[in-house]
Amino acid sequence: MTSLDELAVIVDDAARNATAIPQLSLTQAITVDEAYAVQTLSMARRRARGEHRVGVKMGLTSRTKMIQVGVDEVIWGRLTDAMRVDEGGIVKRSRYVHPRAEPELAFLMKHRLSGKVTPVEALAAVEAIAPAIEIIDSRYADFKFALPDVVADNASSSGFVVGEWHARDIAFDNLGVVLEIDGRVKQVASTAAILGHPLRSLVAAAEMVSRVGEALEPGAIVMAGGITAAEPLAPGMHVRASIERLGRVNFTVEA
Ligand code: OOG
Ligand code: MG
Repeated sequence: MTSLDELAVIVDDAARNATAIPQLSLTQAITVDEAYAVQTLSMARRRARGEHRVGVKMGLTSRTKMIQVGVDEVIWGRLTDAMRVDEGGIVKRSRYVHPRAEPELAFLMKHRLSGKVTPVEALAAVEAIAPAIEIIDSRYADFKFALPDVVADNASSSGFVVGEWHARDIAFDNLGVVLEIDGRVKQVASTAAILGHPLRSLVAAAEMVSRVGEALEPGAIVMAGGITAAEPLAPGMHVRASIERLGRVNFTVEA
């Protein structure tokens, strides 16, 4: 069995060099807890290279996403400043293995949140909400993975774009969501697709990070998880997500 440290180097190198790797679970008997340990170790490598933690991403919080990738557990990963793409910005296709984009809702934390909390407590800890897009890029060949694989691979996180922040007093439990590519509607859904209410994703985030002794810190961004299936990206594409009442967020893949 390869050590957790060695597995962390494998997933970190794959992400850094944008090269596909075989699923770890094909050759390693790795538990989900060990996979989170690999994620922690690989993030420590990023930190050593100067990246800073800016938040958390939740994954597989909607049925559509679970079905698309064939894994039916909620997962989480870490976001760093290097993954941030400016609203309206341009990304290079060569930075990724096989990138996809999905519309999300982002929370900005006002207060520290960790452990078992109620939805009311979670909402009270939120400063603002925004429409967002996540660029996911599984490092595994053919975008195929089992639960421990995707957890070790930092839940496929590779980029995120956040739109304008809005006060959290806008009801966001059932807002229409549209994902467009080059002006064509590709996906339509509601924010209710996120566990019935996006706040449930924040509640889950607080609980899941507490298991490894962490918290959602003030100023942190929490991505609530893909609201629709993710769309594959190709050079030249313009991607836009709109959430009713919260507005639009967009980016372009360099031609
Ligand atoms: C796993 C990451 C899932 C989401 O929002 O559901 C995710 C994947 O689909 O590669 O980011
Ligand atoms: Mg996502």
